[in-house]
Amino acid sequence: MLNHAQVVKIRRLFLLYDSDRDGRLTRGDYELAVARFQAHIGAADTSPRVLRMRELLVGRCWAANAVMDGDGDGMISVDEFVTAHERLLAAVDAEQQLRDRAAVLFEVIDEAGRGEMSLADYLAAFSAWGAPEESVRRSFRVIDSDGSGRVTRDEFEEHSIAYFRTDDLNGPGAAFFPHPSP
Ligand SMILES: [Ca+2]
Ligand SMILES: [Ca+2]
Repeated sequence: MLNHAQVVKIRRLFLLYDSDRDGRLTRGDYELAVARFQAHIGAADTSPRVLRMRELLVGRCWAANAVMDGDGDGMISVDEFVTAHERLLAAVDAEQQLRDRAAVLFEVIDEAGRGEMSLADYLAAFSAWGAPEESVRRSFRVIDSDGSGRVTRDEFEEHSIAYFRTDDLNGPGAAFFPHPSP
């Protein structure tokens, strides 16, 4: 069973990933995120960074999420999204699954492959999902707990897991994903 805070956070994450905010997750939301990322960095369609982001977001993130489409209608409803997370969190290998998902997201944000990320990386990635800048900055401050301006893979994974596991809506884990609205 998910606790109330977990359901609130999972629904909030759904809103964030639903790039066009039409209440359902489709491949188009991931395509739109790539287009927004491209606009943010001002690159051409054929730029290696854009191609790489397309591979990560559409080729991997959407492909990984497509299994959440319980009724197979080509879109993920918020209920399907919550149910899929409930199942994931109840699995014996939940910890590993959460780490794997965080690792892919880390690759998305650290698209330059430096092995750590900066606020600029975080702003670029989450602008793709239409998150307000202030909300992205707030999340970054929380993850960068020592204020060094850099976030390592380990710090990132720990906070990501706390987001899904903890029942505190105001604790550090809750701010891991930027809030989709101001
Ligand atoms: Ca959508
Ligand atoms: Ca569906």
